[in-house]
Amino acid sequence: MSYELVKETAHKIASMEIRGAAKIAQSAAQALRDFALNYQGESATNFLSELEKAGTILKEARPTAVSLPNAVNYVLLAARGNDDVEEIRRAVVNAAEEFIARSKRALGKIGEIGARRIKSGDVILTHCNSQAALSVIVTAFHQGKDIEVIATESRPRYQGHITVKQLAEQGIPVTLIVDSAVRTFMKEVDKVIVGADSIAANGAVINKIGTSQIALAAHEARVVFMVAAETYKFHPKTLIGALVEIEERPAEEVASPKEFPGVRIRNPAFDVTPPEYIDLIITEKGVIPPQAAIMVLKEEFGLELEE
Ligand code: RUB
Repeated sequence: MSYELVKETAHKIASMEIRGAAKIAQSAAQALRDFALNYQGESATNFLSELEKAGTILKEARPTAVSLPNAVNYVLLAARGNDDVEEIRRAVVNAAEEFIARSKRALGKIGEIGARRIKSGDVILTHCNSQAALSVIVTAFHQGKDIEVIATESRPRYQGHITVKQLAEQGIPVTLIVDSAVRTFMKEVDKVIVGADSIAANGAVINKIGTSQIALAAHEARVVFMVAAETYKFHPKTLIGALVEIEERPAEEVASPKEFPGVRIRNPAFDVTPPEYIDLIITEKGVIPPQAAIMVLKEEFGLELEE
Protein backbone atom coordinates (compact mmCIF):
# COMPACT_ATOMS: atom_id res chain seq x y z
CA MET A 1 0.00 0.00 0.00
CA SER A 2 1.29 3.40 -0.83
CA TYR A 3 1.38 6.12 1.75
CA GLU A 4 1.99 8.72 -0.93
CA LEU A 5 -1.18 10.75 -0.39
CA VAL A 6 -0.86 10.58 3.38
CA LYS A 7 2.75 11.72 3.12
CA GLU A 8 1.70 14.53 0.81
CA THR A 9 -0.82 15.81 3.38
CA ALA A 10 1.77 15.43 6.17
CA HIS A 11 4.23 17.42 4.08
CA LYS A 12 1.69 20.20 3.44
CA ILE A 13 1.03 20.39 7.19
CA ALA A 14 4.74 20.44 8.07
CA SER A 15 5.53 23.12 5.47
CA MET A 16 2.45 25.12 6.59
CA GLU A 17 0.79 25.03 3.19
CA ILE A 18 -2.06 23.71 5.32
CA ARG A 19 -1.99 25.61 8.61
CA GLY A 20 -4.14 26.59 11.57
CA ALA A 21 -5.23 23.96 14.08
CA ALA A 22 -8.71 23.36 12.62
CA LYS A 23 -7.55 23.01 9.01
CA ILE A 24 -4.69 20.71 10.04
CA ALA A 25 -7.16 18.44 11.84
CA GLN A 26 -9.68 18.40 8.99
CA SER A 27 -7.01 17.63 6.38
CA ALA A 28 -5.65 14.74 8.48
CA ALA A 29 -9.15 13.24 8.77
CA GLN A 30 -9.60 13.68 5.03
CA ALA A 31 -6.25 11.98 4.32
CA LEU A 32 -7.25 8.94 6.43
CA ARG A 33 -10.59 8.81 4.62
CA ASP A 34 -8.87 8.79 1.22
CA PHE A 35 -6.34 6.24 2.43
CA ALA A 36 -9.17 3.91 3.48
CA LEU A 37 -11.03 4.40 0.21
CA ASN A 38 -7.90 3.51 -1.77
CA TYR A 39 -6.94 0.46 0.29
CA GLN A 40 -6.87 -2.61 -1.92
CA GLY A 41 -5.80 -5.42 0.40
CA GLU A 42 -8.04 -8.16 1.74
CA SER A 43 -6.71 -8.58 5.26
CA ALA A 44 -8.50 -6.62 7.99
CA THR A 45 -5.53 -6.96 10.36
CA ASN A 46 -3.22 -5.57 7.75
CA PHE A 47 -5.65 -2.75 6.96
CA LEU A 48 -5.81 -1.74 10.62
CA SER A 49 -2.06 -1.74 11.00
CA GLU A 50 -1.60 0.31 7.83
CA LEU A 51 -4.18 2.79 9.08
CA GLU A 52 -2.26 3.10 12.36
CA LYS A 53 0.92 3.75 10.36
CA ALA A 54 -0.80 6.38 8.23
CA GLY A 55 -2.10 7.97 11.44
CA THR A 56 1.41 8.11 12.87
CA ILE A 57 2.78 9.78 9.72
CA LEU A 58 0.07 12.45 10.01
CA LYS A 59 0.46 12.96 13.77
CA GLU A 60 4.19 13.50 13.41
CA ALA A 61 3.78 16.32 10.86
CA ARG A 62 3.58 19.07 13.53
CA PRO A 63 3.79 18.64 17.29
CA THR A 64 1.84 21.44 18.99
CA ALA A 65 -1.77 21.55 17.75
CA VAL A 66 -3.54 18.72 19.58
CA SER A 67 -6.37 18.97 17.07
CA LEU A 68 -4.13 16.83 14.81
CA PRO A 69 -3.76 13.73 17.05
CA ASN A 70 -7.31 14.23 18.32
CA ALA A 71 -8.66 14.04 14.75
CA VAL A 72 -6.49 11.04 13.85
CA ASN A 73 -7.37 9.18 17.07
CA TYR A 74 -11.07 9.88 16.54
CA VAL A 75 -10.95 8.17 13.14
CA LEU A 76 -8.69 5.29 14.25
CA LEU A 77 -10.87 4.56 17.26
CA ALA A 78 -13.84 4.03 14.94
CA ALA A 79 -11.78 1.65 12.77
CA ARG A 80 -10.57 -0.56 15.63
CA GLY A 81 -12.75 -3.44 16.69
CA ASN A 82 -14.02 -4.13 13.16
CA ASP A 83 -12.85 -7.37 11.61
CA ASP A 84 -13.85 -6.98 8.01
CA VAL A 85 -12.16 -4.78 5.38
CA GLU A 86 -15.41 -3.20 4.18
CA GLU A 87 -16.57 -2.51 7.74
CA ILE A 88 -13.27 -0.83 8.54
CA ARG A 89 -13.46 1.24 5.37
CA ARG A 90 -17.00 2.35 6.18
CA ALA A 91 -16.08 3.15 9.78
CA VAL A 92 -13.11 5.29 8.71
CA VAL A 93 -15.04 7.16 6.03
CA ASN A 94 -17.96 7.85 8.39
CA ALA A 95 -15.75 8.93 11.29
CA ALA A 96 -13.61 11.21 9.10
CA GLU A 97 -16.65 12.85 7.52
CA GLU A 98 -18.28 13.18 10.92
CA PHE A 99 -15.16 14.84 12.34
CA ILE A 100 -14.96 17.33 9.46
CA ALA A 101 -18.67 18.17 9.68
CA ARG A 102 -18.43 18.55 13.45
CA SER A 103 -15.44 20.84 13.06
CA LYS A 104 -17.30 23.08 10.59
CA ARG A 105 -20.43 23.18 12.76
CA ALA A 106 -18.34 24.06 15.81
CA LEU A 107 -16.93 27.08 14.01
CA GLY A 108 -20.41 28.43 13.30
CA LYS A 109 -21.53 27.83 16.86
CA ILE A 110 -18.43 29.54 18.29
CA GLY A 111 -19.19 32.54 16.10
CA GLU A 112 -22.76 32.67 17.33
CA ILE A 113 -21.87 32.28 21.01
CA GLY A 114 -18.81 34.53 20.92
CA ALA A 115 -20.60 37.33 19.07
CA ARG A 116 -22.77 37.85 22.17
CA ARG A 117 -19.65 39.11 23.90
CA ILE A 118 -19.02 41.75 21.24
CA LYS A 119 -20.87 45.04 21.26
CA SER A 120 -21.13 47.97 18.89
CA GLY A 121 -18.18 50.30 19.24
CA ASP A 122 -15.74 47.55 20.26
CA VAL A 123 -12.17 47.63 19.04
CA ILE A 124 -10.95 44.03 18.90
CA LEU A 125 -7.33 42.95 18.73
CA THR A 126 -6.41 39.60 17.21
CA HIS A 127 -3.16 37.73 16.60
CA CYS A 128 -2.14 35.24 13.91
CA ASN A 129 -4.90 33.78 11.76
CA SER A 130 -7.52 31.81 13.61
CA GLN A 131 -10.72 30.66 11.94
CA ALA A 132 -12.39 30.38 15.34
CA ALA A 133 -11.45 33.92 16.42
CA LEU A 134 -12.47 35.28 13.01
CA SER A 135 -15.80 33.46 13.20
CA VAL A 136 -16.66 35.49 16.32
CA ILE A 137 -15.56 38.79 14.76
CA VAL A 138 -17.26 38.22 11.40
CA THR A 139 -20.50 37.00 13.01
CA ALA A 140 -20.66 40.08 15.25
CA PHE A 141 -20.08 42.31 12.23
CA HIS A 142 -22.81 40.59 10.19
CA GLN A 143 -25.18 41.10 13.10
CA GLY A 144 -24.76 44.79 12.36
CA LYS A 145 -22.35 45.60 15.17
CA ASP A 146 -20.11 48.51 14.45
CA ILE A 147 -16.68 47.07 15.22
CA GLU A 148 -13.06 47.64 14.32
CA VAL A 149 -10.17 45.20 14.36
CA ILE A 150 -6.46 45.63 15.02
CA ALA A 151 -4.41 42.68 13.76
CA THR A 152 -0.74 41.90 14.35
CA GLU A 153 1.58 40.84 11.54
CA SER A 154 2.46 37.64 13.44
CA ARG A 155 6.11 37.33 12.57
CA PRO A 156 7.88 35.35 11.24
CA ARG A 157 5.27 33.78 8.90
CA TYR A 158 2.96 36.82 8.71
CA GLN A 159 -0.32 34.97 9.22
CA GLY A 160 -1.67 38.42 10.17
CA HIS A 161 -1.58 39.29 6.48
CA ILE A 162 -4.15 36.54 5.82
CA THR A 163 -6.28 37.86 8.68
CA VAL A 164 -6.36 41.48 7.51
CA LYS A 165 -7.18 40.42 3.95
CA GLN A 166 -10.03 38.19 5.13
CA LEU A 167 -11.45 40.97 7.32
CA ALA A 168 -11.09 43.67 4.67
CA GLU A 169 -12.88 41.40 2.15
CA GLN A 170 -15.84 41.33 4.52
CA GLY A 171 -15.79 45.13 4.72
CA ILE A 172 -14.65 45.14 8.37
CA PRO A 173 -12.46 48.13 9.27
CA VAL A 174 -9.05 46.67 10.08
CA THR A 175 -5.62 48.01 10.99
CA LEU A 176 -2.37 46.06 10.62
CA ILE A 177 0.35 46.61 13.24
CA VAL A 178 3.75 45.11 13.95
CA ASP A 179 3.81 42.59 16.80
CA SER A 180 5.88 44.87 19.02
CA ALA A 181 3.24 47.65 18.81
CA VAL A 182 0.67 45.68 20.79
CA ARG A 183 1.22 47.45 24.13
CA THR A 184 1.14 50.85 22.45
CA PHE A 185 -2.26 50.09 20.93
CA MET A 186 -3.72 48.26 23.92
CA LYS A 187 -5.22 51.50 25.30
CA GLU A 188 -7.46 51.67 22.22
CA VAL A 189 -8.54 48.03 22.51
CA ASP A 190 -11.73 46.80 24.20
CA LYS A 191 -11.31 43.06 23.71
CA VAL A 192 -8.62 40.65 22.58
CA ILE A 193 -9.68 37.48 20.83
CA VAL A 194 -7.33 34.73 19.69
CA GLY A 195 -7.53 31.05 18.76
CA ALA A 196 -5.78 28.04 20.29
CA ASP A 197 -3.63 25.14 19.14
CA SER A 198 -3.93 23.30 22.43
CA ILE A 199 -5.56 23.92 25.80
CA ALA A 200 -4.10 22.18 28.83
CA ALA A 201 -6.00 20.64 31.74
CA ASN A 202 -5.15 23.67 33.93
CA GLY A 203 -6.64 26.08 31.35
CA ALA A 204 -3.33 27.30 29.90
CA VAL A 205 -3.67 28.15 26.22
CA ILE A 206 -1.00 27.31 23.66
CA ASN A 207 -1.23 29.54 20.61
CA LYS A 208 0.95 31.42 18.12
CA ILE A 209 4.17 32.85 19.55
CA GLY A 210 3.47 36.30 20.98
CA THR A 211 0.03 35.43 22.34
CA SER A 212 1.24 35.38 25.95
CA GLN A 213 2.81 38.86 25.63
CA ILE A 214 -0.48 40.15 24.28
CA ALA A 215 -2.31 38.55 27.23
CA LEU A 216 0.10 40.22 29.61
CA ALA A 217 -0.44 43.63 28.00
CA ALA A 218 -4.22 43.08 28.07
CA HIS A 219 -4.08 42.09 31.73
CA GLU A 220 -2.10 45.21 32.59
CA ALA A 221 -4.61 47.41 30.73
CA ARG A 222 -7.63 45.49 32.13
CA VAL A 223 -8.72 44.54 28.64
CA VAL A 224 -10.81 41.37 28.29
CA PHE A 225 -8.79 38.47 26.83
CA MET A 226 -10.87 35.78 25.09
CA VAL A 227 -9.90 32.52 23.40
CA ALA A 228 -12.08 30.89 20.74
CA ALA A 229 -11.51 27.14 20.49
CA GLU A 230 -13.35 23.99 19.48
CA THR A 231 -13.46 21.29 22.17
CA TYR A 232 -11.08 19.11 20.13
CA LYS A 233 -8.35 21.67 20.88
CA PHE A 234 -8.29 20.49 24.51
CA HIS A 235 -5.28 18.27 25.15
CA PRO A 236 -6.16 14.94 26.81
CA LYS A 237 -2.62 13.95 27.74
CA THR A 238 -2.09 17.07 29.86
CA LEU A 239 -4.47 15.37 32.28
CA ILE A 240 -1.84 12.72 32.95
CA GLY A 241 0.98 15.20 33.33
CA ALA A 242 2.21 15.54 29.75
CA LEU A 243 3.54 18.91 28.67
CA VAL A 244 2.56 20.33 25.28
CA GLU A 245 5.54 20.28 22.95
CA ILE A 246 6.30 23.71 21.53
CA GLU A 247 7.37 23.44 17.91
CA GLU A 248 10.69 25.07 17.09
CA ARG A 249 10.74 25.86 13.38
CA PRO A 250 13.71 26.47 11.05
CA ALA A 251 15.91 29.51 11.68
CA GLU A 252 15.55 30.50 8.02
CA GLU A 253 11.98 31.64 8.73
CA VAL A 254 13.41 34.39 10.98
CA ALA A 255 16.59 35.42 9.13
CA SER A 256 19.18 33.87 6.85
CA PRO A 257 21.80 32.19 9.07
CA LYS A 258 24.37 32.87 6.32
CA GLU A 259 23.98 36.59 6.91
CA PHE A 260 24.57 36.15 10.64
CA PRO A 261 27.60 33.91 11.09
CA GLY A 262 28.21 33.03 14.75
CA VAL A 263 24.62 33.92 15.71
CA ARG A 264 22.12 31.45 17.08
CA ILE A 265 18.62 32.09 15.73
CA ARG A 266 15.66 30.66 17.65
CA ASN A 267 12.18 30.24 16.21
CA PRO A 268 9.63 28.80 18.65
CA ALA A 269 6.27 28.82 16.84
CA PHE A 270 3.96 28.86 19.88
CA ASP A 271 3.86 30.00 23.50
CA VAL A 272 1.86 29.31 26.63
CA THR A 273 -0.59 31.80 28.12
CA PRO A 274 -1.34 31.00 31.76
CA PRO A 275 -5.00 30.76 32.80
CA GLU A 276 -4.68 33.84 35.09
CA TYR A 277 -4.52 36.03 31.99
CA ILE A 278 -7.51 34.48 30.22
CA ASP A 279 -11.01 35.74 30.97
CA LEU A 280 -12.95 33.15 29.04
CA ILE A 281 -12.78 30.39 26.47
CA ILE A 282 -15.53 30.27 23.85
CA THR A 283 -16.24 26.69 22.73
CA GLU A 284 -19.05 25.33 20.58
CA LYS A 285 -20.60 23.99 23.77
CA GLY A 286 -20.58 27.30 25.59
CA VAL A 287 -18.41 29.87 27.30
CA ILE A 288 -16.19 28.61 30.11
CA PRO A 289 -13.55 30.10 32.40
CA PRO A 290 -10.10 28.57 31.69
CA GLN A 291 -10.28 26.77 35.06
CA ALA A 292 -13.12 24.64 33.65
CA ALA A 293 -10.85 23.09 30.98
CA ILE A 294 -10.76 19.92 33.07
CA MET A 295 -14.54 19.58 32.72
CA VAL A 296 -14.27 19.73 28.93
CA LEU A 297 -11.55 17.09 28.95
CA LYS A 298 -13.64 14.89 31.20
CA GLU A 299 -16.65 15.19 28.90
CA GLU A 300 -14.70 14.73 25.66
CA PHE A 301 -12.30 11.98 26.62
CA GLY A 302 -13.31 10.60 30.03
CA LEU A 303 -10.72 10.53 32.76
CA GLU A 304 -9.31 7.08 32.12
CA LEU A 305 -6.80 7.81 29.46
CA GLU A 306 -4.72 5.31 27.62
CA GLU A 307 -1.14 6.17 26.86
C1 RUB B 1 -1.89 29.03 13.88
C2 RUB B 1 -2.38 29.52 15.20
C3 RUB B 1 -3.86 29.70 15.33
C4 RUB B 1 -4.47 28.42 15.91
C5 RUB B 1 -5.99 28.45 15.86
O1 RUB B 1 -0.51 28.75 13.85
O2 RUB B 1 -1.63 29.70 16.14
O3 RUB B 1 -4.14 30.76 16.19
O4 RUB B 1 -4.03 27.30 15.16
O5 RUB B 1 -6.42 28.52 14.53
P1 RUB B 1 0.16 28.25 12.47
P2 RUB B 1 -7.86 27.98 14.08
O6 RUB B 1 -0.11 29.29 11.45
O7 RUB B 1 1.60 28.09 12.82
O8 RUB B 1 -0.49 26.91 12.13
O9 RUB B 1 -8.85 28.70 14.94
O10 RUB B 1 -7.95 28.34 12.63
O11 RUB B 1 -7.88 26.50 14.32
